[in-house]
Amino acid sequence: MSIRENLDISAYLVVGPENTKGRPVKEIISAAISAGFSCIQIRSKVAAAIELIDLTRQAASVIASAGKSEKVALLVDDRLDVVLAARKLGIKVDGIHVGQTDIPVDICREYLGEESIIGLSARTEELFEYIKTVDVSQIDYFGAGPLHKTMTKPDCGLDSTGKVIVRSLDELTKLKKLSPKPVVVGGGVKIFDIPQLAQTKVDGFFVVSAVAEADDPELVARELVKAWKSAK
Ligand code: TZP
Ligand code: MG
Repeated sequence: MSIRENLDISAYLVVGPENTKGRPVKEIISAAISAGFSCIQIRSKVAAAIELIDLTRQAASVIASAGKSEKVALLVDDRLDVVLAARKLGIKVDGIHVGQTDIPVDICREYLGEESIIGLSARTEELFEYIKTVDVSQIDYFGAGPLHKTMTKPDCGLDSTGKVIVRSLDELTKLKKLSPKPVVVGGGVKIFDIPQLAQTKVDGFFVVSAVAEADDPELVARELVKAWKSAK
């Protein structure tokens, strides 16, 4: 079975060099994978393309060394060019995560092929109407949130009036019921959110700072995975 068919977004790390308090990104990824994280996304708004390719190479190598290349999906945020270049260089990248204002998902699918994973951030405004009507034929999951306001991505959940809309647990429960695709939720998620988040029946949580800024990333990642599994 391909990694697309096997996709597991239950414990999902998003990370780039601006999130790690100066530590190598691959160290954080390695900690998360050892702890049982099931999906890794390289995301940086400051790194140059060449650096993103290199981070992707390092992430793929960490995943391969753990013997998890067919289990842990490796995605890149936004950058279709980086995914294509990395693949051209022989790096195993499994797909892309895009937002509402990024490269359209049908274009991503055309370039990346049927075996690739494509994630899409759900809309902020009129979320429920959107989720009921959006064409999901090319995507594998929705990203949703934020659960809390977050400094990692201050514009997350920003509406047209400049206000941040956070998602309540009731809204996430409703979203999961309506969504034709799996849903992963993030934005300010910390360990104490996990039991309640699992109760909404969403398919997973994503974090940046909880793991990437932790003094002991592996310990925190283990606690998150354990909390998710025991709440499910
Ligand atoms: N997308 C939506 S919120 C977010 C991203 C990448 C950042 C979440 O970061 P943190 O540190 O887990 O709040
Ligand atoms: Mg984006």
